[in-house]
Amino acid sequence: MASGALLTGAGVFSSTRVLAGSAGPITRYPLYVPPTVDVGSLPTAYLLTAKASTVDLGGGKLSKAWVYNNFIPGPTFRAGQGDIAKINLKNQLAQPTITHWHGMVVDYQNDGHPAYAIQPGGQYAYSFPINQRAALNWYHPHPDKLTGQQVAMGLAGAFIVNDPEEGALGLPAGPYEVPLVIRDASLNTKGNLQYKPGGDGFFGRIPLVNGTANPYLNVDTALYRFRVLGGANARVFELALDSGDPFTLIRNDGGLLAASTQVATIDLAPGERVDLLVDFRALKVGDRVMLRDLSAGWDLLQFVVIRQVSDPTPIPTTLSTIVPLGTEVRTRDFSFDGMSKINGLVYDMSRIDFQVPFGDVERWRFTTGGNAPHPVHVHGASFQVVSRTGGRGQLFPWESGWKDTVLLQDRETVEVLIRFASYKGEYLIHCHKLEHEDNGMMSNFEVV
Ligand SMILES: [Cu+2]
Repeated sequence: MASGALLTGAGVFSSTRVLAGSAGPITRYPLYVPPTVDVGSLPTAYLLTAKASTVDLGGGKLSKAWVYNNFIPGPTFRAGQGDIAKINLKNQLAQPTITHWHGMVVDYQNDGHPAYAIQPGGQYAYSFPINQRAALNWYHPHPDKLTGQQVAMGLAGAFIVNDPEEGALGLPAGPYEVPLVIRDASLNTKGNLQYKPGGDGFFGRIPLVNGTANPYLNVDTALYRFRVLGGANARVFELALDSGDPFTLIRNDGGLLAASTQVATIDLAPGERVDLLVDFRALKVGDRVMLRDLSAGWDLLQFVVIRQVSDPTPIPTTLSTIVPLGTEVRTRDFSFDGMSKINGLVYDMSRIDFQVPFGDVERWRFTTGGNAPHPVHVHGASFQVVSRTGGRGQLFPWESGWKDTVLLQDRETVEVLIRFASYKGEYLIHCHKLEHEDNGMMSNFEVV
């Protein structure tokens, strides 16, 4: 079954918007929204199969891709605090794979370390309790040297954690809460997904939102909550609305921010997530708003107002309490060198590069001379970003609160505070530009 079989809404919508330099109107297709699986309340383990298949990227033509359970993105998992997620990964690819639950704080056996990669035909049984703040996390392959290809070919999905604090805010829900997995892709002459990275990483020629090319979403005159994931291999998106209206930013990688903030543009690097409220209540039926990527000059997703409703949902101002981690016990330096090394070392799956005492607050200092972007991602704990010097020379609203991925651009130094207080064991720090990761810009460490 192709993804298109689950598409909802009317058929093809032909936009009258004509892009500069294009031959004619762009044909737009309904945004695909993956099915949601309440993985915390299943009686038995959920079977997640990675395999080659065909998907409808919009318009009905089938493209060859690699998928989790027939979808791009895969099913959206949802769980609440106290739940236990039980998921069996089945590998029907022709190469090893393993799944990492990006942003989920789990023990090392459940973290998708490349040493646990399973061969074709194999299975891996995950079982982990949900014990962290509400957030949009995600899952994607993490095998040694093969992550970039597997993600670019389509393997990724969202993992939503709910908690009572967020539930009490009365945020938009149901049809007014929409996950948006934004990535780029390249198609070959037959229209199949292909992975051909250049020397500086994989940069696809078209954007996909939830696996849909040229998508539109019919909306009401209501307040919407978009849970946005940067799912590209290497590309940093600069999100904005063509109306000029700001987003109301409420959350990032690690959960709710202390307070909502209005932002006109957002840089979204591979692995980063933001939760955005967009208010369509002042619009009229027939109005259109485009979500754009100003960096590439791409139209990402067109919102089409089709129904007048009365929506009294308030926009919350105070959201959560962010307790500062406090003073560090020690400082560690990480230099992201070239396109394949951390502190001069290429990744070795069997080498543990350092040990971190359980429960200690540490200051980690990330530096690079070039070859950015380096979205630095840490497994096993979230961190608080405390400073950026050089390069852009400032922190941005979406970098407050808790993060697990922070963008390091050329000549920047970014400092974070981190504490591993959930599990001991072996975890990873790596560049989330996936071609850098696959080249070896990754390091094993052990929480002891
Ligand atoms: Cu990098």
